[in-house]
Parts: sequence; structure tokens; C-alpha cells
Amino acid sequence: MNNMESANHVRGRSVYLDDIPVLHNTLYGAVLGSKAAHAKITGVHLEDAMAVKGVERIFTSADIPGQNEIGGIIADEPLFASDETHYYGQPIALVVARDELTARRAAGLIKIISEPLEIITDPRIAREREEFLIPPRTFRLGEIEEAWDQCEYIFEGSVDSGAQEHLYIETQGAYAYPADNGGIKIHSSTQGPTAVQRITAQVLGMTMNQIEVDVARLGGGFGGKEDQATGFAVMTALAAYHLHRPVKLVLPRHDDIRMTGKRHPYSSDFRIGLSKDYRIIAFKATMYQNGGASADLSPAIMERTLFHSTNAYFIPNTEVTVYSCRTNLPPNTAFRGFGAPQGIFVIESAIALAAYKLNIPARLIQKTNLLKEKDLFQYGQVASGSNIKECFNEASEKFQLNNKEKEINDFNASSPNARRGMAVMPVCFGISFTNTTMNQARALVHIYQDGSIGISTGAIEMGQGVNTKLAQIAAAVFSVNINRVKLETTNTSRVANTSPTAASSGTDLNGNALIIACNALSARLKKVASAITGCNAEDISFHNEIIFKESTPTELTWQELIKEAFLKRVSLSEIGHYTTPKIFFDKTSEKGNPFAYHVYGTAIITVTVDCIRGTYDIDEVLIVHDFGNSLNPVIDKGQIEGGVLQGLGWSTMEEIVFNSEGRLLSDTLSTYKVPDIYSAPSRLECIPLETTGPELAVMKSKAVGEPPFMYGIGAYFAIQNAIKAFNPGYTPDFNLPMTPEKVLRNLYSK
Ligand code: MTE
Ligand code: LUZ
Ligand code: MOS
Repeated sequence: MNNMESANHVRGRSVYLDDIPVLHNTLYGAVLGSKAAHAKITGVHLEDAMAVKGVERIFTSADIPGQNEIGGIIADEPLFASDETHYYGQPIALVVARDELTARRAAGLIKIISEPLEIITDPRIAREREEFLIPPRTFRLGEIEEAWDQCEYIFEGSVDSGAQEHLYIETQGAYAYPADNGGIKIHSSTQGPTAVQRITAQVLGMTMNQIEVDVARLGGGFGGKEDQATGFAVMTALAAYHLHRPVKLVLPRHDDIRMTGKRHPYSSDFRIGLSKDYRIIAFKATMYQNGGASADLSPAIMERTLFHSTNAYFIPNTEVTVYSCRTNLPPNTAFRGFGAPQGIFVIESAIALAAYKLNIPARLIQKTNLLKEKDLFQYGQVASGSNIKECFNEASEKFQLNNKEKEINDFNASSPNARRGMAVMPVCFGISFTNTTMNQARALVHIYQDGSIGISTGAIEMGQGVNTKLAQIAAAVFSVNINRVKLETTNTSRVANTSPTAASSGTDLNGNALIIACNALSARLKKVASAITGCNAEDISFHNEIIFKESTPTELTWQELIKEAFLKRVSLSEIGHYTTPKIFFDKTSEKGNPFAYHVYGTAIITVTVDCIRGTYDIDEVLIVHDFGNSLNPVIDKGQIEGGVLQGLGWSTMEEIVFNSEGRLLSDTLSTYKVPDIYSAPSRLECIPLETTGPELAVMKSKAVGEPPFMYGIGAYFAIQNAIKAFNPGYTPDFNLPMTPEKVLRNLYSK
């Protein structure tokens, strides 16, 4: 089954925010962002902008009827800066005009007078100043200080990883208009419609039931619209509230890149201790998360870094601390992996350094330390259904790891100006929101009189295929043709109090809620069928739109059954509510059982480096991945490919550069390079591990959205190995992304 929306996507018929037909009298917004990263605002002059013909009104913090506050986790973020600005691009005002161009032109005429304050962009400097978004947290297992004595080898190093721009195809935007009875309706390109609803109500001083948020689909989110879609939606609602007219705001790409937060850069120090036979006895790390100017999702992201700081390994003595540092950058935010890639890069760097010093392949250390069933994670959860060893071994065998090594050595010996390198990348990713409360969802199912089915859930379709999977689930429970099933828009009036579609658990949570609703309807319909056919409800089953009695087909079809049920006044609507069982976490002890299950896999990455130019090709990414019992192998393959490419981009080419003034330099696609078709691996293969899948994954089909991102990190180490093969004087450093400039420097470093 392909993605059910593909046909409409390629015909341009799928409706995104900018495709919604605009209402008569619609106005358009443009956001004025601060030109100073940290400053005291002493004057705001709107006169010139107001004088532009077609400008309707300019909104600032003075126009907010409720609270000037949009922080999702911590109340530390104003909608509009009022007396101080804390990052370059921070919204100060919204200009509303009769068309987009006028609004933008007028925004450029607003004069902000300000006095500069000290600008911090480096998390280590923020740490010295004790500029923290929240207090630091530490996860511990075993007795780290005693463990060093048991180590044969101890190595220390530091690791940096850079930011990453989401570059969703559809930029941030929203369309709001006055609704009946003083309410406001908002179409928002958001992963979190409830967050938009809740924060809009807070800013406008209204109640949540007065705000309706509707989302058809997103042109990509990748985490960038989990929290940061909110501010822009609230701006349109604020304008619609005051002007009683529809107001639309779609960020130009340039504004989007400059104003919104990115993946958090991290700077870390580590110490790793190994036994003679390469068992990791102890691992200690201190990580500085560059949070940007306000908390946004940083506290949750920091938490996931801690959860994943030992990746797929069992390390009996671990101590990892993360400092969430406040800097004068746009608030950094969720991005596929949510802090896990940053943590995983540190432990993989520690292993790479140890391997280099011991002159052995890193994969020997990796393999020696892979998690076993019943091993304890540093957060207290016991590994269950862990098949990382199977993934690792199967990848080694099926992709003939040993032959590959020989081929690479032969190639390197016979190529004057090119070197190949290889790395293995095991991955372990926990599925569930780490905040237990968020692991809940609801699904509303209507069966119409003609037998067609309408489904509303809290899940947002952002390209990951959740709509198709949900339709498959409903079609499977009722055993009807999938063409009978329609996914409605995600709407806060139909399904309330939703968690954002994130943490890779959108399909699990909403799918399980859907199963509960469908099962309830099914039970009701079976009663109707049993009355018609004269048997017990337990003896009724549905097969391909035919009603079966005691395993034999009856004359009754799905469509007739629905009609009968309606005539008998049986409810054909149901809402299902799901909460992930058995999960909990205690933040005082930092122990618990936070994840429903883990996703495992292993990738083998090979690259060829051009030793004259410093450029490289990613030759192969060969994966064995545990999908469980995949609901949709086609969609899951797409998620693997997309995730791998995004991970490769972060590790090897996407370089976000801010100057010391806190101004983003790589703010266009000519200076910020993302992987294109030419930088994709020549060979990308993924073999599913043969497993049955865990009970807590929806229909035993494991979540797949984020985990494949981590495979891409292997490219960093593969390139590093190629450089080593060329330049014996190279000492590995750990500073991601490994751009061609860095490769060139490293090829000739002494
Ligand atoms: N795939 C596409 N095409 N577009 C996206 O925006 N987001 C990723 C992943 N795959 C994304 C995507 C992220 S960050 C997450 S958390 C999951 O999809 C969310 O969807 P799921 O929970 O249904 O897997
Ligand atoms: N968002 C969130 C996430 O709020 N909590 C999480 O644990 C999470 N994990 C991954 C991505 N987004
Ligand atoms: Mo994904 S980072 O959980 O939106």
C-alpha cells in the first residue's frame, strides 16, 4: 500500500495552509524581527510604516489583551519583545496590510532604537556566567568514581556538534479569522494544535473553547513545528481579534530561517574507561546544550540526551550531566531525534577515540558492549525485547562486513588520491514521550449511513504517512476496503487536549486510540448482525465487507449492516481514548520505566574521500532495522531514506554559522547546504530484522519516524577513517559537521 495521499500530492491537489481559499477581506501579515541579538529597546517608531498606503495596523506587545507569554514548558518567552531583545530575529511587531508585499515593505520602515547588551552565543561561556534555562540534570548508574580504578585504559576528549535547520518545504504560517460567538478559528501549520489553542487563549485572555485550531497537513515539520509554529499562529489570531477580519501570515523562507530555532548545538567533555578486553567499564560526560534565548522544548530535549547518552551499549558505571545554557540565539527546538543524536555523537566519539588510541576498529568496541536482554539502562528501565545484537550481527553477515574491509584496504592501497572509510552505527531509540503525561491520545470515528468511515484523531500528517497508517488500521479492524476510510483534518473541536505529533509516537498513540474506538463500534455492530442472522455476537466476524457467522459467509454485507444498525438507532460514532500502559518516570531519582519499547538497528556506512579536493561521496548506507511487524513497508522505507539523508546532512554538510553579534550568516540556501540527490548514498539498503514486534507498538508495527536519523551519524566516522588512511598525522577530532573544508584541513594536518 502506497501513501494514500501521494496521488493528490503530485497533482498539487493536497491542501496545505497556503492552498486554503482566502476569505473576502483577508489581510496579510509581516513580522518585524530584532536586528540586535541582545539589547535594551529604548524607542519603537511606527510612524513611517503606518504611513504606507494599505497598512491597516501594526501590533506590538502593547496590543496584547492577555499575557505576552508563549513559552510551552516554561513561561519565559514573550510573543513580542517589549523592553529587551534576546536574539537576532526576535519578533517585535506584526504589520498587517492589504497584501503581503505592502506588509513586508512597511515592516522595513519601522525604527527600533536600542542600547546593546552583552551577547553570548557559546554555551560554555553561558555556563561560566551561570546563564541556565533550567538547573542541570545528571543520570547515574553504578559508582563512577570507583570504576576508574578497574579500567585498563582511560581516554578523555571533547566533542562539538552543530545546529541544523529544519528546512521543511512549507514555511511557518497561519490563517486566523473571527468565528461565531466571538471565537477565533485558526488554520496553522503546526505539529501541536492544542499548544496553539492553549497559548492563543492565554495571549488573548480567552478560554480554550473559544479557539478552534484546524490542520489539514504540513509540508514537513521535523520537530520545527512542535513548539515554534505557535507564536506565528498567535500573531494572526491577535490581529484577527482586534481587526475582526481574516489575517494570514506565511513566513518568507529568509525570515523563517532567521527567526526560528534549530537543532541544539552541544559542546561536551567526556572520559571513557575500558577493560583489557574492551568492555566499557565507565563513561562520564558533561554536556553544554546551546538552548538559545528561552526554554522552548530545551528541558525535554536535554532529558532525551540523558536517556540516549549510552546509545545501544550497556555501561555499568555511567554519569552524564547536561547543562541547558541560555544564549542569545533563537530558541533552539525539537528536531528529529530530539537531543538523542547529540548525546549519541558523544558516546560514539568516545568509542572512536578509544579505538584510535588502541589501534583497533571501533566496531570491536561497539560489538563488545552492545546491550543484552535484561541489561539496565542508566535510567532504571530493563532492556526487554532488545535485539541490537541481532541487528549488528545480521548487518555484518548480510552485508559482508569482513569482505568490505578487505575491499576498502585494496582500494586504498591502489588509489593515489582517494581513500575509502567505513563505520558501523548501532542505534537504540526509546519510544514514548519522556514526559509520561503526554502519552495519551483520542480518536473519533463516525460510520456514516452509507458505510463510509470518517476518522479524526490528534495526529498531524506531515509527510510521515500517519494518515495512511491510520486508514489501514480502521480498514483492518472492520475488514473493509480502505477506500471507505477518510482521514479528517486534525481539529481541536473534534479531538481535544492532544499531544503534539512528535516523539515518533503519533502513529502508536493515535493508532491505538483508533483501535479502541473501532473495536467498540465493531462490538456494537456484531450485536446487530447477530440479531439479524440469529446467533451469538461472538460468532460474528467481518471479512472483506461480508458478515460471517461461525466462519461462514452470510448474505449480509458491511453496507447493509450499517444501514440496519442506523435504522435500529444504534450509535455509529465512538471516541477511543488510549494511554500507554506501564510507563512512569521519577525525576527525583531520575529512574523509571519511561519507554513503551526501544527501536534498534545497525547501519554500515562507507564513503570515498577525494584527497585533493576534500569532497566525499557517501557510497553505501546498509541497514538492518527492527520495524517489528511493519504496517506499511513502503512508508517505513521512505522514513528510513529521509531520516538517513537528514542525519547525513547534519553530520557532514549542514553548517549553521552565527557571527559573534549573534547574527546568522548561513541564512540562505546558497550558504547552507542540505543533501540533494547528488549527495545521497549511491546504495541505500535496509533489510528488516525478522521479528514479531512488541505489544505496545500499534499492531506490533514499531515507530519509525526518528530512529533512522541516527544512522547518518556513522558517516562522520567513516569519513574520519578515510582521512586516517590518507594522513597518518591526523588525530581524530570530534566537531560535527565534517564539511569538505574540514576534511581538507584534516587530510593535510600534522
Ligand atoms: N517525515 C516527513 N516526511 N516529514 C516530517 O516532518 N517528521 C519526523 C518523522 N518523519 C517528519 C517525518 C519527526 S521529527 C517525527 S517525531 C515523526 O515523523 C512524527 O510522526 P510519527 O509520530 O507519526 O512517526
Ligand atoms: N517531544 C516531547 C519529543 O515533548 N517529548 C519527547 O520525549 C520527544 N521526543 C522526541 C521528539 N519530540
Ligand atoms: Mo519530532 S522531533 O518528535 O517532531
